[in-house]
Amino acid sequence: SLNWESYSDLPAIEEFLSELAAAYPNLMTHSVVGQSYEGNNMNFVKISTGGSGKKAIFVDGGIHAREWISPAFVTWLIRELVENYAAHPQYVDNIDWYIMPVVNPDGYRYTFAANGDRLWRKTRNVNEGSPCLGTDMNRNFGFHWDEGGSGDRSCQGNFNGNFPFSAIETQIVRDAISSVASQSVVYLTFHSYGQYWLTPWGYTADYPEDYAQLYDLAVRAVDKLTAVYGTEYTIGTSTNVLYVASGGSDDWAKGGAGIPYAYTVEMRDTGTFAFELPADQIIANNLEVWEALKVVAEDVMAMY
Ligand code: 0X9
Ligand code: ZN
Repeated sequence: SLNWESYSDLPAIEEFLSELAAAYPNLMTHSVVGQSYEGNNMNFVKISTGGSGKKAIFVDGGIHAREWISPAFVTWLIRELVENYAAHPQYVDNIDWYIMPVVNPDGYRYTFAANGDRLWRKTRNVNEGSPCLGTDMNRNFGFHWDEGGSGDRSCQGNFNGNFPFSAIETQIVRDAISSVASQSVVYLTFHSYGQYWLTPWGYTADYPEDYAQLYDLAVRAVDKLTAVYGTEYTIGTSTNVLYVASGGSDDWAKGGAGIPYAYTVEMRDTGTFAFELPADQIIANNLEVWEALKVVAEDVMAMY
């Protein structure tokens, strides 16, 4: 198993997923739903006790390669739900969890490679006619794509791709979400850094019509998060508390796939270590964010 005392590379994460699924076949299914540009696996986990008609939460991590705390949290969440099932069976008995811990595996590997770049953000696809590689998956989703805050040039760090869903990884995440969208009521995508609990929209300063509900749940979730170690999060729409950035996965999950409670969670820290959050903060980060997720799960259970 992983220990969350250091950051795990892609092979270690894949081994963890396979072993945990093999050990808990009645709770966890691990599948590969496609290959990235460079041929790495797109890993997909379902955590469920079976049955039909259950509501679901979709979780992803690792859209941005350098945000190592994201796969570190999402893998820990998988472990908590599966290995620690008996401590809180209600979260799996009543909710199906669909989880993709590393949706940008090429980029993630590149941040670990000796001749790579620890601060790489994008995917690693060749852009025709350009020396620069990669697409920012979080500018590549097809809901109000290219309407602000995204790059049109391939050498930019926030390059939105040549068309919506141009990156194979974005297509695979789209299809995975679409396949369970009708039962999903929450979409959570984990990033760093800044300590923000963000709601749509990222393409406009306008508020979603159900913003009051999105905000209310976020406040209660963040209250529990902060209660653990005093870590403070800012809550609001991406555009209004962070910046305009169109083509994000959260905007598409809500506006395109119709999942009402879509959030981007920017975890620790606020800039001291930024993307290079020391590994000795992984467990504390995960414990506090887990408290927020319990609030989200309780709300989902109250929706029946
Ligand atoms: O810019 C982003 O993609 C996210 N911040 S990060 O530092 N992790 O890169 C924020 C995305 C918020 N959501 C949307 N703008 N839709
Ligand atoms: Zn990010």
